[in-house]
Amino acid sequence: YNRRDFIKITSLGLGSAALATTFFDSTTASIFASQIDSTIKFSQTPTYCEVCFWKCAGWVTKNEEGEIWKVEGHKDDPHCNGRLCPRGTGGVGMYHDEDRLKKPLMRVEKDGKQTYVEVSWDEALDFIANKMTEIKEKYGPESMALFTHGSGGKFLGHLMKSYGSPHITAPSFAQCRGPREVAFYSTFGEGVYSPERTDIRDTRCLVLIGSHIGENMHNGQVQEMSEAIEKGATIITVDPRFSTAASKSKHWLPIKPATDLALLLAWTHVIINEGWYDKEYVEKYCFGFDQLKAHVQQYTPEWAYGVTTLEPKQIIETAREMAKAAPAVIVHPGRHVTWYGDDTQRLRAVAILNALLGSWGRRGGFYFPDKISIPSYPHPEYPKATKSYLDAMKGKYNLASEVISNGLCEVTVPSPERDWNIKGWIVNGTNLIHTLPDQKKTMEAIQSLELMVAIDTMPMEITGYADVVLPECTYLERYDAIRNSPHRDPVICLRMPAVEPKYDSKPDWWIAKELGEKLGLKEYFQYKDIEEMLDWQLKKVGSSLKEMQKIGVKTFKRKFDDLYLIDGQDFEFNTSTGKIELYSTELAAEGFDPLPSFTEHKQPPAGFYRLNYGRAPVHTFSRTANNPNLSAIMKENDLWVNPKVAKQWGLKNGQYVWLKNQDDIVSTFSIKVRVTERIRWDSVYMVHGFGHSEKNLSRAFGKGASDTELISNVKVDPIMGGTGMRENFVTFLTEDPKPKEEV
Ligand code: MGD
Ligand code: SF4
Repeated sequence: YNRRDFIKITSLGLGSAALATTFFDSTTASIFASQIDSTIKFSQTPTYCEVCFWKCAGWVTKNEEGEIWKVEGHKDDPHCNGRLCPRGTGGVGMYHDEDRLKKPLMRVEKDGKQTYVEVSWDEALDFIANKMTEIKEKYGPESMALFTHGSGGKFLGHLMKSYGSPHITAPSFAQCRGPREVAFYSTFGEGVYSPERTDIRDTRCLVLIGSHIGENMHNGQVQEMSEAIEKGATIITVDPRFSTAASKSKHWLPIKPATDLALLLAWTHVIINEGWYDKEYVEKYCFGFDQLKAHVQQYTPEWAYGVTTLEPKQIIETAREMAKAAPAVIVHPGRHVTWYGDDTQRLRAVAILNALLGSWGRRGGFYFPDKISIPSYPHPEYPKATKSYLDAMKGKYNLASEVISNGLCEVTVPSPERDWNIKGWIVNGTNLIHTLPDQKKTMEAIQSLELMVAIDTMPMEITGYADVVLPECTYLERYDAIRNSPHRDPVICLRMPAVEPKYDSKPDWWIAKELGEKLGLKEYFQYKDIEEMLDWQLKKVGSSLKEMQKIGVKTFKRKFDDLYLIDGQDFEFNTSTGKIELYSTELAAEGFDPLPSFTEHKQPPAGFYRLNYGRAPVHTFSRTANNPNLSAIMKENDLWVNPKVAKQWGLKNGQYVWLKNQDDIVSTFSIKVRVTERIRWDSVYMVHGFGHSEKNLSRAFGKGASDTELISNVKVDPIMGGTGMRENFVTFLTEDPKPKEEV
């Protein structure tokens, strides 16, 4: 077998369990005692949600037995305005899930078979520290990489930098919003950030292009969209699928998939040629208008009709709607935008359109956010890393470095040939098997490692490949870093434990500190515990741990009255020309098109349909599929099929089918057909995050199908390395062609 067989956690043998118990009883008690000040009587404790990365602030209430009872939104938090989304309310299920990881586990070979044994934290961390020291001596510290998603990553990131590795990476860049950030940086000299700086509540026209707000549940954004609709805003939705947002829209443009750039360029053509752009704004702030005007002459609405199947009349009418509302208009940049590999250019076209309409820095468009900087707890300077991801990429994806500080693996999928010097992974809170497209490559990379550690709350697909599995406690049982994300007014919020960690689970801050000390990096972790660190940080910004434990959320005044541009105000943008770059000097310098041009993408061959995927309001990625509360609401995904297609294939509503993609990959599990007019005839649609093959997920195992395993064709964005996932085509199989034992 492989160096690293997948291990089902049920098959674990008992190792040094006795030792583990004694070690644990004392440490768990002491961690908890240090976390809660017994002089304060808490009826509620503050937190921020970790079910998705919108991070709404909330209050956790316990019942009389001291068990977590419910989580509610915090009224002072602009991310949620006192209301959590269904996932946030159901987050309590993460704590109660009896399938959770309970003890540290180590891979051993017994009777020629790989299995896990339970070990103590001390044993597990000693093993990891020894391996990391060996890797550092043999190959240099840059040979370790951290994959992380979620709040605990801050502590492990600090550990990695102290150890000497700059390779810290999250799927939120190359698998999600990287292209949008790079596109907006090169246009406006600033990113869109999270939460998005969109002033939706005051907008008069919101254009959604493949952004399914409402199904994609980002709380504050959904609330602001409802508010805007109530106030009479026009919604324009561009989507091959009749999404929930489309049903609330004045205009639904059912575009042919993969042709959005053609529509954006035709809109630009109309807005310029009809003189509907904001002349004063463009004159004052923009660079390259004449080049843009000349460039888009070829992209007429009639030309776009042939490409997108949208009628010229509709293209002109919707352009007029935007211009009428300007500058209170938002052509929304979206969030998960890694689609076809030309995504940075598509998002450049979005940025340009907003610039022409004068919506950047205007009420009802995009505001200038502000945030509180939280200083780092004092520590020695990090060692200087000698190899960065740019060395591995040999000069490719340079513009990614504007957005990410460093991340070898972050700019595209891992690859053993390329990541020649990566020998160890720590994977924290990210289920890479369901997250990175082209699973074959991920598996090859895993097999080439000398150490793989998974830190997770649940036994997921990724944990079965680790040499050491460390159980993290859930967000309801721990402190984390202060949330200080940017918003209209600077705001900070605290997450603290509501209850003691269940089982032998530990928080990331503790894991990072203990491992750091075992690695001889004590001077980087000079605080006694996280309370001391948080209190020090909070005092630096005019609060304290005690205050935040009581109030949860603290809002500060902006230093300047600069939420929007003032009419006629001089403003220097952070680009090389100091202007909004319609023509990008930065892209030109890197050898890319300085103005976005249309590129054609493959359409499905006969008998195949484009695999389109998205989100559901009650689930987040693959992390919630086993949550007892949320799986009770939605236990599996289904496959949207147009009635014409269903008829042609003889498919009935409710019938289960397997899917085969263009590379002959067949889905492990079958998926339920939902015949609906809401999807075009050339595509099928499913919600991402289902089709779990880890048997220890008692509710999620085998429920629905995984889109990721069918995404074997990855279109890498040449500008920043994003992994375009939407050029995959599937056909239906009514019987499972795989031999039974493979499933
Ligand atoms: P999940 O798949 O939900 O998210 O990808 P990931 O970040 O990998 O996996 C989260 C993991 O974190 C789970 O194993 C869960 O058990 C664990 N976890 C949950 N809470 C905690 C915690 O508090 N501590 C620790 N240590 N672990 C925890 C998301 C990524 O996927 C993103 S951002 C996007 S936008 C992409 N979306 C996407 C898609 O839509 N389709 C396809 N095919 N692929 C995609 N990949 C990307
Ligand atoms: Fe939690 Fe929902 Fe807020 Fe996401 S949007 S952080 S799941 S309450």
